[in-house]
Amino acid sequence: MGGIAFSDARNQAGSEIANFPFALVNMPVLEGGGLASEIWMSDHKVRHAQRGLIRYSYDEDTLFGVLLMPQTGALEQITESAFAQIFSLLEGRGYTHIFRFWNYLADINGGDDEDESLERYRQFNLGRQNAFVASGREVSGNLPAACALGTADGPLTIAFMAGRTPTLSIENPRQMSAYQYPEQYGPRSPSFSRANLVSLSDAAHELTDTDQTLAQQKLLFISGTASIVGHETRHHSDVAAQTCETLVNIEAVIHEANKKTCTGEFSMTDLFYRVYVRHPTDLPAIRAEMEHVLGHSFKAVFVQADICRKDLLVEIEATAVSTIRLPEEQYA
Ligand code: 3EB
Repeated sequence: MGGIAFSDARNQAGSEIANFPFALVNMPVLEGGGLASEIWMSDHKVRHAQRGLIRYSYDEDTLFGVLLMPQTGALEQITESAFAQIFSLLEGRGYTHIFRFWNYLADINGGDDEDESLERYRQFNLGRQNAFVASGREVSGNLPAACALGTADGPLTIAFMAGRTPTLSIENPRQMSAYQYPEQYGPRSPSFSRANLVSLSDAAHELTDTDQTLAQQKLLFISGTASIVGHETRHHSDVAAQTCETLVNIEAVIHEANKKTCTGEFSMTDLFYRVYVRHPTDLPAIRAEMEHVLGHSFKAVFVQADICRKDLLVEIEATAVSTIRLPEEQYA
């Protein structure tokens, strides 16, 4: 259907490879190049289309799209316009349940000086929440998973995946919900949930005869996760401790997700991780903490990015895909 790839090559020429919507994010890959591209595929027939600046693909259940907005003018307005266009497309096509947003913007920590009065990430949050409200969407509770990271330059790049049936938003009991963050982090709170659990229950219909009606596919999108407890950043200037705290947060989110599925199908060791590293020199310390918790064979790509709070040195997101076959264990 499409995908997201990371590269510091300045070749940002297009958001398409063949017909596919592809977000080429201007971030250097530090390690894990073989996993640096995230590619979504469908068992169903996929169609491709374009509407305005959005390129998208869709099958009968899901839609994946990429929007590139040239960053000319005020970021708040650009962001609001971007989300308005995405919501309008999804409503028009009937894919109103958004699984996940991937948000990439240039100079995310810049702006709170000279001519701009508000940090750019906070401007982004303003525009995003305004668009949610304007399209009649809730700004607390059942929100999509998301990440928001900073590139050196390039357009505002938003990738998104959505479907036709409701999903389950998951929060982390160790963290205040981001949509409830107090005003010290900006005039409008970020609009995302800690994770989103998606069931694609009819996936079985496209499998082989023997598997028919036996399979159910679940996707778990774990949002960008950092060293935040409550609403406060923990372990300033200590990247190893931030990594450790972040992994404890991810573990807590997985625990919540498993409570909802009742089958305990998600575990720390079989996720696909993407690790956003502010300072490339921190890579060995971050990897060492991850190896300590996950062992040596975890699947991760490390890219260089700016994180949305200046005091955060690392942010980790993860995705899991599980296909459960019933009756249980038979195909284990
Ligand atoms: C945090 O927990 C860290 O604004 O969409 C993580 C994931 C973060 C998504 C977003 C921000 C976003 O607040 C930052």
